Parts: sequence; structure tokens; C-alpha cells
Amino acid sequence: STDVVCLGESMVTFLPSQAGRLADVPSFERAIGGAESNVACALAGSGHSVRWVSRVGADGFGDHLVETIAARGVDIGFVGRDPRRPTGIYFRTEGERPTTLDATGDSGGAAEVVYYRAGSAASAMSPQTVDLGTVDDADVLHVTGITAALSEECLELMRVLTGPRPDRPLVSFDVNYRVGLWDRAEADAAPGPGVLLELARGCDVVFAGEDEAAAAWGVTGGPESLRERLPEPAVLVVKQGGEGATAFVRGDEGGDGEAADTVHFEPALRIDVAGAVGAGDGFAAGFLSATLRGLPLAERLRHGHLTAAAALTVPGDLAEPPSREVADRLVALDDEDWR
Ligand code: KDG
Repeated sequence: STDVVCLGESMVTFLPSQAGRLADVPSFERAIGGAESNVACALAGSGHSVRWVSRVGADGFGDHLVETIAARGVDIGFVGRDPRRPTGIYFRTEGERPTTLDATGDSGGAAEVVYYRAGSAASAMSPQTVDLGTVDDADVLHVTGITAALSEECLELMRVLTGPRPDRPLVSFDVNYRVGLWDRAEADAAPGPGVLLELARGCDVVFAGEDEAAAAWGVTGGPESLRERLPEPAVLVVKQGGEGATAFVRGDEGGDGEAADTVHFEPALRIDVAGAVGAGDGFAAGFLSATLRGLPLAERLRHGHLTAAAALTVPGDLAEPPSREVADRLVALDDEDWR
């Protein structure tokens, strides 16, 4: 069987040739994006057998996604092609950087993310269109909260994937709260991001950013408060931006029925950011890779930080992760050399 199955929508991404408003960007460079396939590619790069399960259109953008992800060593044999629905795409901008002449201290306009994915092939993923056999045939199934926001069918699929069933693999869930996907016109009727908390409760390993926990659920007050709201997953990793990450791992139940957590904080690496997108996916991939290899908690977190750092060094989502040998050597650094 496969080490990891990653399920989710990928899109052709258009990266701007220059900073500024979307309205002003004259041209874009094609790349690919998709949180779950980013994790799949990074895991394949670290030597794991990985399958990406998704749906794309029967169009050139679908071909490009499948070919690019396959070229990274990921099994794309279970990616469905939909002749009636297109492959999703999206455009990104970069905030304008202040120049020395205009050093107002203002960091410029915020980056925009504009999706063209409503009605996409992947948004038709459902318990009917995705074969559970191809998803559960792994040690780990990795999914994210993005899928829950795509359509009612996708949310239904997420409920099945994160719900109880016989022979379920370890289910890993990255909250990945994307404001633009939940801020929909029909949001009154549709479930809000609170549903992500519900889904997370059913999973074994959960990754959440402190910032997204605050934005999606109003949970503030540090990693401990998030753990209080989310005690169910055996492993909860709270990412604290450039600072580091705190992991909570539930211990064995003691005689009194109380299961105490092991808690560990590990600082992130300090590096120059070329592009922040994809860092969370790198983190999840590094952490999961080290988990599959049975490494201790501190090393799992460091592998997460390292793979995230690799993603931060490129403007697009997909970085070449360090080889397993190099990563292991870096992870073994003394505390004072690590940061
Ligand atoms: O984690 C990176 C993703 O957010 C990006 O590739 C695009 O999948 C994407 C999304 O839905 O935002």
C-alpha cells in the first residue's frame, strides 16, 4: 500500500510579473497550486510513496496539473477527469513594497487571491465520485479545510473522510482556513468556518495556525486555549508564524482515565521569505514524513520547519525539499545552531 494519500483540489496558479493591484498587473507566470498536492509533492521528494486523489477537467490545465504532479513522483492514477467541468485556476498579487523614496512605513496593498474555481471539476468531488478504496489504501490520509469550503458535495465527502469507519488510515487535517472561500454570498445558508472545528475533532493529527484559529473560530490566548477547544485529536500542532510551533501529543490514559499531553515547542528557522504560500504545506509534509519514520516529537517539528523553510525560499508553492539525508543532518543540529 501507499504511505500517504493526499486528497484535494489543485489549480493552475498565475503569479504576477510585478507587485501591485490585480487591475494593474500586465502579465502572469503559470505555476501550480493546491495545498494537498503540495504536501504530496514534498512527501514524494522526501522518499515516500504518495498518491494524490482529485478531479480535474478534461482540459489543458488539467493535463498540466497531472503531468507536473506526476513528474514529482506522485501517483496520479486515481485523478478523475471531468469532461463537463473545468480545472480551477487562480491569480495572486504581491503587495507593493515601499521604496526608499516612498518609505512611509506602509507595507503597501495586501496581496489579493482571486479564485476561478466555482463549479470546477474538483468541486464535484463527493462520496459518490471518489472511491473510498483508493483513499483508505494508505498509512496516512491527508486532507485540509479547503475542501470543506468548495461545495456541499465536498463538505459531505469531508464528513465521510474524517468520520469513523473500519480500517480508516491515520487521518491528518490541516485547517487551511481560506477567507475568500468562506466569505461567499450564500454564506448565510452555508455552514461557516465553525464546521472546520467539527471536522478537526474527527482527525488524528491536526495542524492549525494561531492566526487562523483566531480568524476562523475566535480562539485567542495561545496554543493551550486551542488545545482546550480541540482536545480530541491525538496530535495537535499549533503553528505560531515565524516563531515556531507547539505540539500536543496525547499520552496513554492513566489509571484515573486522564490522558495527559506531552507538550513541546520548537522554534522555526529564521529565513528571508521569497513567497509565503506553500509554507504550511511544507510544514505538514515534513512533520508527517518524520511521523511515518517514527522520529521523536522534537524532530518531527524540526522536519516540519525545514520543509516549510524550503517552500519559503521560492515565490511559487513547490520547492524542492532537502533530501532526507541533508534534512536529518540539519535536524540533528544543537539547539544554539538551529536558530
Ligand atoms: O497552501 C497553499 C494553497 O493555499 C494554494 O496552493 C492554493 O490550494 C490553494 C487554495 O485553495 O488556497
